[in-house]
Amino acid sequence: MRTQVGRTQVGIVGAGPAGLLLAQMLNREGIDSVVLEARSRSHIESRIRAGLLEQGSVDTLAEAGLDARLRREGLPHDGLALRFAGASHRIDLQALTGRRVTIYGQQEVVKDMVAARLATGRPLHFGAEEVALHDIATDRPRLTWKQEGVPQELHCDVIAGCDGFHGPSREAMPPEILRIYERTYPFAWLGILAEAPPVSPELLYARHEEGFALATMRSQHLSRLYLQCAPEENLALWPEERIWQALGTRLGAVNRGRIVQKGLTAMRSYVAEPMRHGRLFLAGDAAHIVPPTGAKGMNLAIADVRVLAAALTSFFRQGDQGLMDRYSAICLQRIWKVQRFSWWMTALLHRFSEEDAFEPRVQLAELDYLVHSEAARTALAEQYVGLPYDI
Ligand code: RFL
Ligand code: PHB
Repeated sequence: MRTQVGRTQVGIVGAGPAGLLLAQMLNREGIDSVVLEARSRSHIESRIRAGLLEQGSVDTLAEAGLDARLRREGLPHDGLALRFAGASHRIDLQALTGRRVTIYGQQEVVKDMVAARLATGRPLHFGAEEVALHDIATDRPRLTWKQEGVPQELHCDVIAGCDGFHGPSREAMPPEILRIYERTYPFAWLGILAEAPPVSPELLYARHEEGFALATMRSQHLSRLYLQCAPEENLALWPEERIWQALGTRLGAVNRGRIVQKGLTAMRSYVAEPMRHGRLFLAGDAAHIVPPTGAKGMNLAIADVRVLAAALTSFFRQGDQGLMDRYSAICLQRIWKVQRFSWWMTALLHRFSEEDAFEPRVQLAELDYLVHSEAARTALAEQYVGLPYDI
């Protein structure tokens, strides 16, 4: 079959928050792009993942013209609660930092971005099969794939690898230039979505002898609840009654309702450096993963894209490669701070081992210090609401 050949300025692999936001920001600068997504539109619009946006992420979405529904339906939160030793303690994010966070499901962010992209009329190909990257070290990189069995080739000036942790972009970098930093944790999260009002008006993070739990929400009628469980947990071992019992014990109380979704989230810290090779730039989960305890995965993807959009704009508008050359270093500065914060929140709140009696004492001491020290609460709050951007 004859290959269909096309041309664009930026070939974007992956239509998650990173790829779709980049497409939107470039379009607003008059820069052409083509987005290739392996899955279907309905699949990416119904994938339940993160739900918390830093204030900077909300502002970035607003600058990109993607905030109309977010402003109406997002749930702003001025604080959160930490629960340990049988009591809950409020951290007043607004008073400590002057900023807040917003609950708005990642699939809603993705729906808004897909709608915005389709409205521009620029290409977004769902069901792209066998996407492969070529000639990334030259100034004419190419993408090849199949669309309904028909071979396709796209000549690009730049490729943005926004294809998540399992996509082909990171794999296309020469292994000898890539350094991987990684930590896996001896537990996972069992997450449910339940038709029940949130048990607490703000997010509730609980440290308990049985393990971590988190109560968050998607609306006033829909609760999102997470429980620490074994890393390769068999969900059949968690019938509804056991889930509700465990949540009630760890969170102090819970509102029960029909469980409409149930899934397991692995816990991992991962960074691939550098995030650029030649004309290939990685953004979001393609380059790094954080454990979800700090709610940073989607926010970090948005922060990368801010820098990448600025770098590509100065390249295509002014022919200036300076920011492209600094892309990886600028992003990694933030990424490592966010990695540290996510690792710290994870270490503070999870049960690591049944035997170690030392660690729980240290956790309780740190939590007690935290709720009694404004300096410690401020450190948590300013990282939770999001560090300022460099760009
Ligand atoms: P995404 O969202 O994974 O998007 C990547 C896109 O690339 C597509 N793709 C390909 N396209 C073409 N060809 C290929 N060969 C391709 N391979 C993959 C994928 O289909 C997908 O559409 O990455 P992005 O844009 O960098 O966004 C990052 C966020 O999605 C991620 O950081 C967070 O969702 C992480 N995360 C969570 N973060 C939180 O802060 N709180 C959470 O509760 C939370 N839960 C989660 C999560 C991530 C999960 N994953 C990755 C399995 C729960 C899960 C289950
Ligand atoms: C969520 O709303 O899904 C959420 C919120 C905070 C987290 C993780 C997940 O730390």
